[in-house]
Amino acid sequence: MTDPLSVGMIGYGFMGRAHANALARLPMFFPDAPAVERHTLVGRDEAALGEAADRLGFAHTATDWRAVVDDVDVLYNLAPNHLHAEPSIAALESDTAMLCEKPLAATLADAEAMVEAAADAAVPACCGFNYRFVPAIQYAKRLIDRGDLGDIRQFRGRYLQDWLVDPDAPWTWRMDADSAGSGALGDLGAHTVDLARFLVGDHAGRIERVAGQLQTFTDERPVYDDDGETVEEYRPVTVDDAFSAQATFESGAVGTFEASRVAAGHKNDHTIEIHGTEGSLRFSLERLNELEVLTGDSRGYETVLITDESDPYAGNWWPPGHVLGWEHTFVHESSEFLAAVVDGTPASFASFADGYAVQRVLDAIEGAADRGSWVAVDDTDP
Ligand code: NAI
Ligand code: 4PW
Repeated sequence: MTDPLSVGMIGYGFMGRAHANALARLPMFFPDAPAVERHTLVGRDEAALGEAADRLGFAHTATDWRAVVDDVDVLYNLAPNHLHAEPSIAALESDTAMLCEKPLAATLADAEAMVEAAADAAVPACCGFNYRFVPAIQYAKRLIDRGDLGDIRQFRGRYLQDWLVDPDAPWTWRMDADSAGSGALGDLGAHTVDLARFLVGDHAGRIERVAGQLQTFTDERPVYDDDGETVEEYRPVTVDDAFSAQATFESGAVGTFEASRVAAGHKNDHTIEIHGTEGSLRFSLERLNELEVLTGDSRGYETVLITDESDPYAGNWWPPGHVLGWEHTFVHESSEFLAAVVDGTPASFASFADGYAVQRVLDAIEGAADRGSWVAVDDTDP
């Protein structure tokens, strides 16, 4: 019995819960996954940290990540985007394996420093693009790689949410360019750009040039007192509420990307559609167990339920038709990432190089929006 991998985790918010839940599920549903000890939870507020560590199952707490990077085998960086670089680089320099949430960083410069540290490290570094681990997405990749869609001509992706429609929705770090880097573009669009690379990158090549626009509709938002009602102050919104972009791939294939956090009527509507010379496919996160496929002599899309035991990851969970949820993607991601940590098992998780490639596209879209023209996506290796 080898010692369990000790895991440190920076952040215990939305992603802290998703990833701690995933680590807790592994021994039950992925018995071949490495054993894990939820070792140290890192946060700023001692009181909140102790409660969170108990709730998320961590044995120890720390208020400074610097005290942790050498003490654990793996570090999960689930802090806001501007805090991705320093701890991740320090961990990699200490040969501590890294899982850093998306987008890789708040700036291209930080992302470049992170990918350089990962290239020099002897341990894996994962960028948390978890939608690669939706069974239907992995099934789609199998169809595309098998040639069922023929040559890829078009990729269309949109990620629509409505949680900022209300101008009185509270200000958070996601509205601040210094903390987040960008708004809907990096928060949501990063997922869609990564899925484009994951699904069609081997067939259409890299995204060579983009045109785009970003828009902020509400330029300040309230910070509320603890009562959740009294407005303490208003803070500026310095990121986009919505973006749209066009892209050209190396092969000549074309793409459109859009995301919005002010799209009334859409909760977590991440939808992609791919057209090739022999067929098409369509996926929506709000119906994540299904894939719509049109191939061969079909006259229209056929909806396939991706829950058979032979389907990706399905055999680890329930009998056919017993559907999975959004949280299962984090279990799949960690099962593969931790296997790679232990024995270098090849896996489909996004590397820091993948995260940097996405960051380059995001940066180019911002540049194109500023200039009002098409911009080439920088492909010089760091
Ligand atoms: P959150 O605001 O819910 O939690 C952030 C956590 O970081 C909090 O526990 C906070 O106390 C902690 N934190 C903030 N500053 C810190 C500091 N200086 N030192 C230590 N801890 C600090 O944020 P959320 O939604 O969990 O996002 C975290 C990251 O995960 C972001 O990069 C975000 O883009 C990404 N994310 C990814 C998702 C996915 O589907 N893959 C979903 C949601 C977020
Ligand atoms: O950070 C984003 C969150 O606000 C995520 O990447 C996706 O949208 C999933 O949750 C929300």
